[in-house]
Amino acid sequence: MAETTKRVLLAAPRGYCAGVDRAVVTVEKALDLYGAPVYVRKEIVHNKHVVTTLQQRGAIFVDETDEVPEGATVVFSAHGVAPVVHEEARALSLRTIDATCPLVTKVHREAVRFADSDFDILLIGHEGHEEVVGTAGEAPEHIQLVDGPDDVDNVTVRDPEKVVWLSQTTLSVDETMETVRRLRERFPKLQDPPSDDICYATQNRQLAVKQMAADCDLMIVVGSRNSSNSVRLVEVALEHGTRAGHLVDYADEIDESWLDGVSTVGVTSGASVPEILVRGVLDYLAARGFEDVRPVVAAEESLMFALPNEIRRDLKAAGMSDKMRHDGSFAETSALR
Ligand code: 0CM
Ligand code: SF4
Repeated sequence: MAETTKRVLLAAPRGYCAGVDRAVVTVEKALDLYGAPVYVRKEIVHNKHVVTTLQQRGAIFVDETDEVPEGATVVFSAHGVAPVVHEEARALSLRTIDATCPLVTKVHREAVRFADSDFDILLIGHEGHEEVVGTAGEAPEHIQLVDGPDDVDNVTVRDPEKVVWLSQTTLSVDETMETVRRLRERFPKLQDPPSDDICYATQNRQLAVKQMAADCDLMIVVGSRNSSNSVRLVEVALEHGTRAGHLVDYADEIDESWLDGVSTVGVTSGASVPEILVRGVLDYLAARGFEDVRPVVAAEESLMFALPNEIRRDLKAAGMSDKMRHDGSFAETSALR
C-alpha cells in the first residue's frame, strides 16, 4: 500500500499575545524585585504550564484578595478585576501590581463611559469568566451578561433607544456577530462598541485557523481547558471543516489513535501558551512521520505593551532593566516563552 503523505500546517500567529507576555514578565520581575513569595490573584494567564512554572519560582496563586497576608505584594491577572477588588486590596494595605491587559482595561473604560451616560450595557461573554466578572463590576447596575445567541431572548432593557453592546476580548468572532445580529433584531437602535472589543490576538489566531481548517484532517490546539481563546480555536477549526480537533496542554496528552488515517495535521496554540509547548507537539508529530511543517501565515503581529508602571518604577530604582528585545518580546528575561 502506498505511504500517505504526512504534513503539518502550522498556524501563525499563534501563542503569546502582547498582554500575556507583559503579565507573565510582570510576575517574574516582581519575584526578582521583591523576592518570593509574590501573591497572584487568580491564574496570571489561563495556562497550566505558566502557572506551575511560576509557582516553582515562588508565586502563590490565590482566588481572593483576602487570602493575601496584610502588607504583602499581589499581582492582578491579565483578565482584569472589578473596582471592588482594588478597594479590598487597599483595606489590607497590599502592594498591588495590576497586570490587566491594556485591551481589557479599554473595555472597562468603555463600560464606565456608557454607564455614565446611563446606557443599558449588554456585555457579551461567558458567565463566570474572570474577565467578564471584572468588566461587569465596573457598573453592575448598568451591565447585563449575554452568554451567546441563545441568551438574547432573556435580555430586558429600560430604554431600547439607549442600548450598547460590549464584549469579552477572547470570544469567537463569528458567534459574537450572530449574538449581535439577534440583539439588533430585538433592539434596532443597539449601538456598537467604539472599537473592536475582541482583541487583535484572538481575531488573528481564529483567522489563521480558518485559513487552514479545511485542509486539515486533525487540528491540535495547544492550550488549557479554562483558556477561552484556546477553546474557541478548536471550535473554529471544526466549524470550518477540520475532521477532528483536540485541545492539549502537553504533547503527552495526544492519543496515538487520533493520527489513524490522518495525512494533514493542523497545529496552533492559544494566546496564553508558551512556544516551548508547541515545540513539544511538533517533536511528537515528527517522531511519527509528520516532519514536513508548513507555516500558514494569516497576519503579522508587532504590538507590545510596556510593563505596569509600578514595576517599571521599582526596576528603575533598583537599577534593573525593563528593556524588551528589538522584536518587542520580553524573551531574554522570561523562561516562559
Ligand atoms: O480569556 P482567556 O480565558 O482566553 O485567557 P487566557 O489567559 O488563556 O488568554 C489571554 C488573555 C486574556 C485577557
Ligand atoms: Fe490582551 Fe487579547 Fe492577549 Fe487577552 S488575548 S491578554 S485581551 S491581547
